[in-house]
Amino acid sequence: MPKNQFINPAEVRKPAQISFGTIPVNQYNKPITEEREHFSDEALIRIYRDMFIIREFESMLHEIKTKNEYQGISYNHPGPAHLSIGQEAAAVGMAYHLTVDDYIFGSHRSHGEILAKGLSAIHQLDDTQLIQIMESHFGGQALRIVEKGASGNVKELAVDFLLYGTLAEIFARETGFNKGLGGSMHAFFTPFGVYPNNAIVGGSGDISVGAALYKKVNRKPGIVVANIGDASMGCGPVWEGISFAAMDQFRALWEGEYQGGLPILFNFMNNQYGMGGQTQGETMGYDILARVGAGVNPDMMHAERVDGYNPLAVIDAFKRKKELLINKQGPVLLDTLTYRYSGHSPSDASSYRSKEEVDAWLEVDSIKGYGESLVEAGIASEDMLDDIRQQIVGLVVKAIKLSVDDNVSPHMDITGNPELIGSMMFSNGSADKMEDRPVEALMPLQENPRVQQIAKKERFAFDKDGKPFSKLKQYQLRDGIFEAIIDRFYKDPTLVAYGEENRDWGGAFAVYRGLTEALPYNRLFNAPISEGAIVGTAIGYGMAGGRVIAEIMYCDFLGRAGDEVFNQLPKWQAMSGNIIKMPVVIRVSVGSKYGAQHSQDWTSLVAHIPGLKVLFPATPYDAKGLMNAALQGTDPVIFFESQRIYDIGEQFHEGGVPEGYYEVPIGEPDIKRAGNDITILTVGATLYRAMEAAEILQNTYGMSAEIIDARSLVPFNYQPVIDSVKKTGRLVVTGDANTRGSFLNDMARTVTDIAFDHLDAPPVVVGARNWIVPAHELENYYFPQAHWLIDAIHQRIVPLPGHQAKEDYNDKIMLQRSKDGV
Ligand SMILES: Cc1ncc(C[n+]2csc(CCOP(=O)(O)OP(=O)(O)O)c2C)c(N)n1
Ligand SMILES: [Mg+2]
Repeated sequence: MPKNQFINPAEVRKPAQISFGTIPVNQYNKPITEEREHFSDEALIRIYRDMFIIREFESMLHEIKTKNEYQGISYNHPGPAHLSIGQEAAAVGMAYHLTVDDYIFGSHRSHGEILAKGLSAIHQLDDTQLIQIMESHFGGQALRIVEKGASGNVKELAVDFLLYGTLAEIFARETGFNKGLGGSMHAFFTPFGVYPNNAIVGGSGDISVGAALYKKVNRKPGIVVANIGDASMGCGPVWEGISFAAMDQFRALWEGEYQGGLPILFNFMNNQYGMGGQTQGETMGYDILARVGAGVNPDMMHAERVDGYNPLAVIDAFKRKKELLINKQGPVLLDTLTYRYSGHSPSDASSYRSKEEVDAWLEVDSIKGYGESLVEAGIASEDMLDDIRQQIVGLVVKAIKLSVDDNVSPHMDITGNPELIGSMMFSNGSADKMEDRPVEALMPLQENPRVQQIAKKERFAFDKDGKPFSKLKQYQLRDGIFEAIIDRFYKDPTLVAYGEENRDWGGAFAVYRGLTEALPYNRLFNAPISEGAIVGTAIGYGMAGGRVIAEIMYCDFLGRAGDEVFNQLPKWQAMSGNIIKMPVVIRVSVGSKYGAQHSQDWTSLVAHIPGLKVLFPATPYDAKGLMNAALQGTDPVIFFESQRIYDIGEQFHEGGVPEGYYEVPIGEPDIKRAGNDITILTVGATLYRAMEAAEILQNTYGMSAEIIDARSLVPFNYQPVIDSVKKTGRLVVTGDANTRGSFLNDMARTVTDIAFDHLDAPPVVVGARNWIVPAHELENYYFPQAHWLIDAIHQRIVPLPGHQAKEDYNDKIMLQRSKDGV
């Protein structure tokens, strides 16, 4: 809580009542004749056309999935197709007033939204813009395909391009919008403002908020719409996204033009089912979804239910809601009531609903009803609508013919280029800043009190006689991280940092002390206790074009951001066909002293996930250099820090930690102590225990150990380790992660594979025990200790004369523990 907001007991303890306002439900009731004042006949007919394009496109997919045939074209599509037949008015109404500056994010059921938003963009953009967009998408690859034999105008060509790009993506063709790497549930096209759709229910619920944050912080035009399902209201990321978007600080603490709500609209495409579970009456308790808005903030999120079976009602609602958002009154919640006739997926037998129900909705079908109203009002004739429908069938036939032709639309050639997908996992970019404009800061860097304080510190831990300076005098690991971060804040205007206690508190472990004075709220702020949304919004912020540092206070809380860390952050660069960049650094502090839920080292969990760079520096020099490298890059980085060593000084780098900018290359291990008899590869803070062990090995047993600090887990260059093992013939790998299934095992295994002939004995892994982490007083029985390393060497690699082992590393105990699962 910032000090300038006084919590007055006399005020907050007063008796009072909360009264909720009313939430409109299906209030729109204008006849189309009245709407003719606001819409041209051409526009009203275009709404019909757009709805029917979606209907035909989705019906085609339904035919393909259920009969392997559409209009005489045979095709087997083995992948998913969650269709939105019935939901067309909701999609077209949503997109009508959105421009290309307005971004939509969606779900597994978003083909209709992609097409609606694309068609709306095509209508709004001029020919030059459209050509430029189509030409620049993967060098005009899809344009070349659709323009062959095309005779229409540019807008018609663009519609072909939209249908083809989407369908080729659904069919996993390299010529699709995302090179076929996204597919049906993840297809998107950013030039039309269509941002990623998400196969994880509710996945867009926090990512979209990050994109809205990007727009606000970087003063970009437009709003962001999260199109998510009614059942996603039960998902943590959605609720966390809403909490994040509704934070009071946007109004109460952010200043000047930054003051005001986020431009985010949570649009629940409420088809009243989550697969087969009925949300109203069965799986949720909200009765009418819009009600949820009432509890979120005093604005009740401007919540409203709108009849998603009437495109004009949805258009009207979006017009009003967009205005609110542009006037900084977000967030907004819209409950867009709709219905899907198609099953959840084509294999759905609809066992959960009656035929009467489906028939009743078919009876009031939006396309049929809207078409009738056009005819009744004399806006269109039956024949005209019939013509439109015929033409649309032609468009869809063209799109599918091109998409299923292997010569025109091949799949990615992995046989010809086995590393193609691998080459897309990381962008490996280097950028000082994500946008070129002046940075906003509250004071010159040199006047910052922390910067001045650090200037007086000793940048090497020892004096010239080798005596350590006092802890307070030493430049610490936390100072290294701070220096890299504040330097980037003064370089990259888009950089923001947030997490729990990031502002006034100074960061949970004093890494950010000094940043509050330097930065306005719009660059550094406290987030709600929503680890999912902290990471999820960072993803949206990065994907929209900004650079961001999000912080997870304890590694153990990563579980709360599981989906974001495992499913979202690592995947979007590759799933976009490398169109999206992800300059997102997640700082994760590995605890100690606080027991089982605050001391776990989960490096192995994230190292397992393809698409994340994983770093774990253990010295101030490496911490600063690696943070600099992480912040210069354009890839997602999980940056581990150990609470055991935040205050450690620089003991290795000759001359101490440089004052200026430098990078430690990501992926390069570092020899911290040279030796000839055994190699010890360390991850994180175990470096210091290995150094202790090396001293004992040297002094007591005359064995010289080479200590290699991994520094990075992913990527990782094994060469220095292999070279070392070729020299020593022996390897111990150690880290604080519990041993079973750890990345330490991976490292040992890889070295064995490559350097088998040079090894005297199999490498030994000395990780933590496969237990809960016990209390601080017992911690040394859990985490690897210096003597564990020596005991393991003695028992498994080479007997050390006269050594009395305290820990058992013999076969019997290892097999027994495994049998017991501990
Ligand atoms: C986290 C997660 N849980 C479950 C699923 C499986 N699943 C896919 S769609 C769906 C129903 C989602 O319902 P809703 O959000 O209302 O969207 P709708 O399918 O109705 O469009 C479920 C349970 C999933 N993809 N992700
Ligand atoms: Mg639903």
